[in-house]
Amino acid sequence: MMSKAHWFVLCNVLFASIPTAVLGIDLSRLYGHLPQVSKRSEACHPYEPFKCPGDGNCISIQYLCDGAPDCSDGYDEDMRLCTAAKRPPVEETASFLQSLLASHGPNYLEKLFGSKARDALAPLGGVEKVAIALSESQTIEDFGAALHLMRSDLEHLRSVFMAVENGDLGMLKSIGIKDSELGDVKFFLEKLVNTGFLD
Ligand SMILES: [Ca+2]
Repeated sequence: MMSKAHWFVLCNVLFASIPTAVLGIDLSRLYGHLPQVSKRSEACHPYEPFKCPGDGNCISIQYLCDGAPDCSDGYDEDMRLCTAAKRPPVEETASFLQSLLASHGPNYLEKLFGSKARDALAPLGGVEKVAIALSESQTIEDFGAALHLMRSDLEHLRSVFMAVENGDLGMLKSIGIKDSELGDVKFFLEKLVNTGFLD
C-alpha cells in the first residue's frame, strides 16, 4: 500500500494543472489510488508542481518517472508510482473484474487467478485490493507476492498471460472464458503485458 506521503504527493500532482500532452505518462491514471482528495497545499510553482516529500524540492512533471532521480531520495522514480501511472486506472480494473463476477458468479475469476479467487476474491482481500495490486505490481512475481498467491496459481496465471502475449485465444477459451468476454479479457490482460507485467 502507498504511504501517506505518497497519497499526499499524488494529490498535489493531480490537482496541479498539468499539460498532459507533454507527459510520457498519464498521472490521471493514479486517480483510483486516491481514497480522498483535497485541493489544498499548492506550495510549488505551477511549472514545477511535484513536491518531493523528502526534501521538499519542487520539480517539473516531466522529470517524474523519466529514469533519473530528481528528488534527493529518488522518490520521483518510485517503482510503484511509476508502474501505476502506466497501468489502467484502478477503478476501471475494479469495475471490469466486478462486472465479470456479476455476470458469471463469485467464483468466475478462479479461471484467471486460481483457487484463492473464489467468493468474489474475498480470500485475496477483495476486488479493490486485487485491482490495486494489478496496478502497482511491476511484474507478475510482484503481484503474486502482494496477494500471497500460491506458486501453482501464479504459474497458471503466467501461462494465461503468455498465451495472450502469443495471441493464443484458444487458451482463454479452454479455461472457460466466455466468447462474449473474450475480447474484453484479452484487452485487459494485454494492457498489463504491454506495461511490463511479464518482464
Ligand atoms: Ca526523475
